[in-house]
Amino acid sequence: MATKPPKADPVQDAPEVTEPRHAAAGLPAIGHSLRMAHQQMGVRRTALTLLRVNQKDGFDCPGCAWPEPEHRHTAEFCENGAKAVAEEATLRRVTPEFFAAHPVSDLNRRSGYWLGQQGRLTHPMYLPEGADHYEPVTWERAFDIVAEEITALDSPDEAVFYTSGRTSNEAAFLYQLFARELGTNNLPDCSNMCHESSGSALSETIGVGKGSVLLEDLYKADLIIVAGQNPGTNHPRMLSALEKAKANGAKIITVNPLPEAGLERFKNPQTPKGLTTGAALTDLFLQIRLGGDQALFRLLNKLILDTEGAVDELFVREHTHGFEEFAKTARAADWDDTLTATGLTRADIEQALEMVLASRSVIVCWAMGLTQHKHSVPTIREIVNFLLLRGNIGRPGAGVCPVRGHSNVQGDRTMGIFERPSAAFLDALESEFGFAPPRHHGYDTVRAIRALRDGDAKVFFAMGGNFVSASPDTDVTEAAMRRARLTVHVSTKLNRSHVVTGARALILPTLGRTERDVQASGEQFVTVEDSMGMVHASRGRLAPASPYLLSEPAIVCRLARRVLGDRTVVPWEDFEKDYATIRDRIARVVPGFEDFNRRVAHPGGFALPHAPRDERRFPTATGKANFTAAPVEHPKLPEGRLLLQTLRSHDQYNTTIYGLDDRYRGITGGRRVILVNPDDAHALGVTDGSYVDLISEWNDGVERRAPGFRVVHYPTARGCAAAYYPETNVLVPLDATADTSNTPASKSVVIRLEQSATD
Ligand SMILES: Nc1nc2c(c(=O)[nH]1)N[C@H]1C(S)=C(S)[C@@H](COP(=O)(O)OP(=O)(O)OC[C@H]3O[C@@H](n4cnc5c(=O)[nH]c(N)nc54)[C@H](O)[C@@H]3O)O[C@H]1N2
Ligand SMILES: Nc1nc2c(c(=O)[nH]1)N[C@H]1C(S)=C(S)[C@@H](COP(=O)(O)OP(=O)(O)OC[C@H]3O[C@@H](n4cnc5c(=O)[nH]c(N)nc54)[C@H](O)[C@@H]3O)O[C@H]1N2
Ligand SMILES: [Mo]
Repeated sequence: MATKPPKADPVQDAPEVTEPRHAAAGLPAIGHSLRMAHQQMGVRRTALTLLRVNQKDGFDCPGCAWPEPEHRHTAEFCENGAKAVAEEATLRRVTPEFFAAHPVSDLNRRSGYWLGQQGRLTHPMYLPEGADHYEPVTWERAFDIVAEEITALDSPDEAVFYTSGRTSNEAAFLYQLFARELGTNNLPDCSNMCHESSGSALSETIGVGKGSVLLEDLYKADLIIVAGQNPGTNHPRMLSALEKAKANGAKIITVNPLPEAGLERFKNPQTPKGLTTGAALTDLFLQIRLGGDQALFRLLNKLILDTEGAVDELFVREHTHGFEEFAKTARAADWDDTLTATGLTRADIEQALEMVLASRSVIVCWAMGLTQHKHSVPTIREIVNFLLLRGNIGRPGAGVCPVRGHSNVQGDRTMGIFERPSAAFLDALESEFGFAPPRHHGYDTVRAIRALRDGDAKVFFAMGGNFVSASPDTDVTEAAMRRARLTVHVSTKLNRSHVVTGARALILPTLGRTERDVQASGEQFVTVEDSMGMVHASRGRLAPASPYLLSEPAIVCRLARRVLGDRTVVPWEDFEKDYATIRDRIARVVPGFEDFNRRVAHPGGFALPHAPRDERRFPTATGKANFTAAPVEHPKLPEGRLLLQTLRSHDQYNTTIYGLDDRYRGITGGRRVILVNPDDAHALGVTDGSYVDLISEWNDGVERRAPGFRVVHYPTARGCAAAYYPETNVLVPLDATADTSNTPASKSVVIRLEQSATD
């Protein structure tokens, strides 16, 4: 296969490199985000909007799912929250004139960055079969087109309904209700590519697929382990919580192949001292090899077992199952194997053990560094073993803390966005609404791509997100989308998924979090659930980006009425008029939401129940918390190869690119970089500043190549390279997924480097 030229684009990708930083936030963060906000929104709108983020009568920050502190006096400043808001509240517009001027064949050659920078979508747009221009269409006609294609299917299972994690609880509940009344569980979501491994591991071991700590627990912990996460960029407000935890005496261990600036030193922009010197956060940095975490925790578990009095025997006896088998396996853990898998030294691990044994209450936080490997589920189960051994679940200051990505990704799952819903959930839907929901499982993200590729699915509908760019194996995914009869995107901003389409395509523009939502009964609010299971209201205040936008709930209601016609038993019209009526139904279907409307009126919202956290009750198959004993795995690297992780820069939100800098890593003006350890670079004969193609090696004989990356010598762990997503998604094979969770293994791609032809 020939090397494809980089996409034609007026934006030059010409990275420049300086030393990585050793501290995050501080004054540069404020200056940087205000500059971006002013460019997008102007000065007045910036002030009005940023003051409302995460305030009790304001809107939920669309940035990330990190929870709000209970006692806040002023807006908590967060650089990347500010950027996410500016991106949505921008004054730039993508109008019908824009589409008249730019054929799809032209838009197709633009970068994702350029597409996103064009602004907010203003009108429903339709791409007829064979056409090269999107044209404006009425909402009625748009829904007719979806109905035509869905009605023409042989089975509702030939339609796929994707969700990204910004969708509100109300919209998500209606969306799954529509899909299920239509007759399918094909509800893949971004979670399938994100924390699915956490959900799988936690449901099986503790009985609830969510984190077991609240924000207060971080303040009470003696030790916090942050593994496979870069909060300085992706959850900046978490750094304030870590700073407070440290002030209360906690120690922090960071486990990461990269030294991430935010975890080294945090300059809290909320405090005068923080703006200058800041606080050191990490006490012990374990520079682990990619995929070495299961081996690390396994050995720690062996060492705990070998230490007299270190196991919480009472807890193990009363609350757990499977201890003996686990202990037998763990005792066999081997030092040498562990040092190979992790790349750590014996002294590193001994010091970590000492800190663990000195700590009564331990929390482990993690994100994509742990969830996107082939053996992610057993890795997270091993962390559960680690916490169970010393009774660190269901006690203040202790527990599991998977840190979620999108601001409502956890809530969407709670509302039933899941291709494998529980029988209990479906029973509750059936008794509330009186139709029989389908019981067979639907497609997750990877299976949806296969179904589209193979012609088994023909209609693709997305509630937000950017499926084409976020999914693995870009060439395969794009070809799959092009085979569809119809692709539909409910979106706020233009993205690549709008220009890689099925035979026909629709763009349905919607309100963002920052905007006022007025329906027949008056002004509405929506609700979201954060990473720690707190549910609260979100009210936008800005005038909508265009008078032609519909809210996500309104879109689902009108679509459902049009598609289902007389056969629906759901009062869609009432739901559209008044979202409180949706919440009344959620209250009766979803456990933990009893009396929803009253409780969500409470400022700050309410906490969902979590049996392991609240009562040390573990609703698993055994009725106890389950120890598990899987064999230890770690990625094997053939000679002359590197293991590539695909990660986020500081100037992006997933597939939305805010700018071309990665300030903390010292990279500016470009994204096509590959970070390589200088010793590896030397061994492979690639010099800093040279250009290479990245070629992924997978066992299917297909060449996957990403051309033209600037080599950056960087202090990453040996053998472990890093480059940005989504440019590198072309390298992630569709079939390279995590066992059990089926999440693409985008943090462990075996690659080789070739000098670029153009170099
Ligand atoms: N500004 C901003 N905020 C965001 C997002 C964004 O794109 N931009 N995205 C949101 C979303 S959807 C998500 S899921 C989260 C993502 O938040 P993160 O998970 O922090 O995002 P990544 O950039 O993928 O970073 C992965 C981190 O794990 C480390 N890592 C990789 N592999 C391994 C490994 O094998 N072991 C260990 N121990 N570490 C490893 C990497 O070096 C890196 O520090 O952020 C959310 N918040
Ligand atoms: N190689 C690699 N691939 C990855 C990852 C990785 O680390 N490496 N990370 C994975 C992860 S963790 C995730 S979560 C996925 C993300 O996958 P997605 O959630 O599909 O992608 P996003 O980039 O978050 O979606 C951005 C688009 O959402 C739309 N949008 C924004 N706000 C709203 C809104 O309020 N309503 C609606 N309807 N639309 C809105 C805008 O049009 C915008 O273009 O990517 C995954 N892919
Ligand atoms: Mo995510």
